[in-house]
Amino acid sequence: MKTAIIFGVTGQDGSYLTDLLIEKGYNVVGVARRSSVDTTERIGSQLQNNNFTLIEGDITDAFCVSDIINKHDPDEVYNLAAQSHVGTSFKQPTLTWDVTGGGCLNILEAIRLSPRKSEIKFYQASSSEMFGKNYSVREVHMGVSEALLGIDTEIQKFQDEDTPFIPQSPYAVAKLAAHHLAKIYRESYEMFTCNGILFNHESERRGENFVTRKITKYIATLKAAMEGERVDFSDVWELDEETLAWTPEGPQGHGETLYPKLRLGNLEAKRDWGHAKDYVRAMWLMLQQDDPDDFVVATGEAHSVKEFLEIAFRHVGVTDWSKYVFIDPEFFRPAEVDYLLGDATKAYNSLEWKPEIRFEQLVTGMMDGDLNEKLFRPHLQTVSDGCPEEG
Ligand code: NDP
Ligand code: GDR
Repeated sequence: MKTAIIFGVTGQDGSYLTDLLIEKGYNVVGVARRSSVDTTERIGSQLQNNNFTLIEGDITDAFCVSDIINKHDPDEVYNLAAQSHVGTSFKQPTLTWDVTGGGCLNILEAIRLSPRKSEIKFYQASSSEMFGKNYSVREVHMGVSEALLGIDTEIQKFQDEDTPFIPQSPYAVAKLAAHHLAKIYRESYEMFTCNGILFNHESERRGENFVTRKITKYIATLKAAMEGERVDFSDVWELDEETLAWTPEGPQGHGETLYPKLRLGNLEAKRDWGHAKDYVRAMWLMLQQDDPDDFVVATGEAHSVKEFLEIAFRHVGVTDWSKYVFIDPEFFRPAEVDYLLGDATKAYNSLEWKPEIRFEQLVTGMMDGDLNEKLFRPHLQTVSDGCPEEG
């Protein structure tokens, strides 16, 4: 039976990877940092599993990391732990550097110094954010209808393993440092290290301050309020005219409800959004190869935040979503990544990996997840959703 250690087990990807590895018959050791509250909600279904062990550890503590690696004799180590919010990285750059960059170095060193160095395979969670504003271009042939109009080709922008990185945030810089370290350790010490350059992936388990989940959570709560559920926002938001939305139907029996708008930043940003369940499969596949390598993992489609909003609102029957959305300068970032579209040809060919869940299904699945949650807790639009002071 193989043993895998997952740093960042309580996060979105950590929970899906745990499910996958347990299903594949692994013994999984999940590392969670100490917290004053319970952070195991996403892995709740595995806590009683005999093949799953939850241990405490923090990747910024080199001795702790080394101790974990030596004690559990892993075959595979997945580093998913990070301060993973791009907006927050502008507010907490040092912490982001220590966790997202330094944490990876601590794991690499622990493996290098381990007597089982050559038997341990290591996965580093690299990110499309490392490309920042950069992209490659190519000419693509258009369909028959465009050709009839005399348009044969168009220029497509994309990112793949050969696109140079131009990071735009402290988060992306920390990820890039970790990415290069994993590569350097592979080349210098003959360690089996892989970087998965993953584009955005979401799910019903996505953190609530990433834009997709922030949207689906808001809409589900709005719908509940419209249907008469009591949702008290008074202690959460400071309500004023500009940020208030009126629920047109008005909940039965509660009279008029003044409902706060969803505060968002840049709606024009485009992302290549996939489903986390598909992406953890790619992580695992990378470590099953004979030779270590780096791979882009993406769907090959880019959609704007606005498109996400439209589909999500439409799913609950709202077509004019603009009256529920307030564009708030607080949620714009000092430097933005405008366009990400991954070309995962290398992963398709070498790993035989393909995404199974496409954009529309992702959005409606996340909506259904929140609609079914029935936990009508107002979504907190905290400052860490964006970068308030930079306006
Ligand atoms: P999450 O933010 O959901 O999870 C991050 C995990 O890291 C959590 O379990 C968190 O613990 C843990 N963590 C944070 N700080 C420490 C620390 N000091 N020591 C130990 N653990 C720590 O991220 P995702 O699951 O979405 O992403 C997984 C990884 O993939 C991250 O590294 C992210 O940067 C990267 N990535 C994600 C993409 C995406 O679209 N989701 C795309 C590309 C890369 P806690 O629960 O206590 O907060
Ligand atoms: P991202 O994801 O920065 O791509 O990083 P996020 O969902 O935070 O932002 C996506 C885009 O939406 C715009 N946006 C907003 N974002 C947030 N969070 N809140 C808002 O209110 C809002 N309004 C508009 C952002 O400006 C951005 O353009 C994610 C993380 O999972 C990283 O860890 C990972 O490395 C990358 O994806 C790939």
